[in-house]
Amino acid sequence: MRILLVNGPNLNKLGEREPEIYGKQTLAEIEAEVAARAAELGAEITAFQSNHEGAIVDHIQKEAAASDGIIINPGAFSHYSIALRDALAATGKPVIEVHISNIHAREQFRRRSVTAGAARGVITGLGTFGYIAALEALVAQPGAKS
Ligand code: CA2
Repeated sequence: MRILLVNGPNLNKLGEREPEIYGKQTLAEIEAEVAARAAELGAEITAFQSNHEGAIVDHIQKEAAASDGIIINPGAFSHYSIALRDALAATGKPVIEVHISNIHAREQFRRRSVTAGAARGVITGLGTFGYIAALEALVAQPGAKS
C-alpha cells in the first residue's frame, strides 16, 4: 500500500512557533513517525510539502494514480481552495483530511473547509496524532466507499 502524505502552506514551520496550538514536533519528525508506523502496517509513505497551491495540485495529479490513498493537511488552503478540492476529488482515491488544531474551536474563517467535501473523513484537533489516526484508517479500510 502506498499512501501520499501531503502538507500545505506554513506546515514546514511546525515546531518553530505556536507550540501551544500546533505542538513541538517538526514536520520532518511527523513524516518520520508516520513512515515508521506505515512500515509496521506494511504500507509506504511518500511525503510532500509545499507552500504553493499549484505545486500541490500538480503533485496530486502526478502521484495519486499510483497511490492507494491520500492523507492531507491542506493548511490554510482548506478554507478556500476549490482547485485543491477538485484535484482531490478527481483522484477517486480515499482522502483523509487532517488538522492538527480543532478548526471548529478557532476563528470563524477556519471553521469551514472546502476541501473536506472531497475527503472520506476529517480528523481535527487531535494534534499530530491525527496523521497516525488517518494512516490507520486508510490501512484498516482501504476499499471503503469514499
Ligand atoms: O490545524 C491545522 O492543522 C491547520 O491546517 C494549520 C494551518 C491553518 O491555516 C489551518 O487553519 C489549520 C496553518 C499551519 C501554520 O503552522 C505554523 C506552525 C508554526 C509556525 C507557523 C505556522
